[in-house]
Amino acid sequence: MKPYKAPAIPASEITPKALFYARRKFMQTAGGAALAALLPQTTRAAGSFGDLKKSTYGAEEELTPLTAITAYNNFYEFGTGKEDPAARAGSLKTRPWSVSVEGEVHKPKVFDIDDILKMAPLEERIYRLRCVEAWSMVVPWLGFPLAELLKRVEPTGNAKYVEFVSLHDPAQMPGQKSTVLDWPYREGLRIDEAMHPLTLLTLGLYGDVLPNQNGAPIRMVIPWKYGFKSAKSIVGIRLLEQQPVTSWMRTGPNEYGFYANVNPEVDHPRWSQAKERRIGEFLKRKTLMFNGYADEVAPLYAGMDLSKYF
Ligand SMILES: Nc1nc2c(c(=O)[nH]1)N[C@H]1C(S)=C(S)[C@@H](COP(=O)(O)O)O[C@H]1N2
Ligand SMILES: [Mo]
Repeated sequence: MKPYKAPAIPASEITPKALFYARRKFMQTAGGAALAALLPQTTRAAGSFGDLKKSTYGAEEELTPLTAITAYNNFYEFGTGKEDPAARAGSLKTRPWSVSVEGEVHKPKVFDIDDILKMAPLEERIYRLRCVEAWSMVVPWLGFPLAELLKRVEPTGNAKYVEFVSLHDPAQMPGQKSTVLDWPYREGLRIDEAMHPLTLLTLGLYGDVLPNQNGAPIRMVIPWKYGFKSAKSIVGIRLLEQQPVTSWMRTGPNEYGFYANVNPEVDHPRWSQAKERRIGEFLKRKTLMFNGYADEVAPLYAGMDLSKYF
């Protein structure tokens, strides 16, 4: 991966969904309710999920427009260019789809995606996603804590790590004909990170199902870690006793560690991590420790040397 270069962001279009979110934003400000009443009521339809549990995360942040979130992506299964996933991910078939949860568990199970969708109430969570390439976005994700799924398979006492495995099918994913990564894409977490309430099993964004280029039909979002930890289009979740070797660790062990916590004080060997560019903004902003989630997650790493465990 390379550091941030100015993206070609399409101008934000006025879609019904964008209006719905604009209206909601008005509602959050004093006097906003009166102004919001002037916006067309038809914009209240919030995509295919209907009413959602309201977010308690990041509500103060300005959302990145849907058009940018779906036009500027890292999804190497569809090519290494930022615009490749939007152009090429139409070939991904998201039904039927199942996720095998296996390994160090008492009740391994292959879950159908439509059963996962009904497993727990979907909640909207506005999280920052900070890429290792020093750009960031603010996304209204939809999902529920991964812990909800993990408790159903009853991890054994040996389950110390969780590995996520993305789909491997070069017929659907043309980027897999290249050897830029060792396919399938693999990521992982320590079990306490995986069970943390911020760790979101993600099924949608902006009120609707995930666009293919954002990892349909199911992906991870771990908001205090660099974006590459958040594996897309997952078909396998394996509980392990040993720390797995992730795709990026295999490709560049000196550059991409297992933890990959957002940390402005530990630079990437080839560029600084002190600042980031929020997509759509001109001036860089300071990167926050653990991407701004330090109050919640810093205790997970108490006593660890974060420049060694990067
Ligand atoms: N399977 C898979 N998952 C992946 C990637 C990938 O190439 N393949 N890229 C990662 C990186 S580097 C980032 S920054 C995020 C981007 O997510 P977004 O496109 O939804 O913003 O997805 C992550 N998950
Ligand atoms: Mo990334």
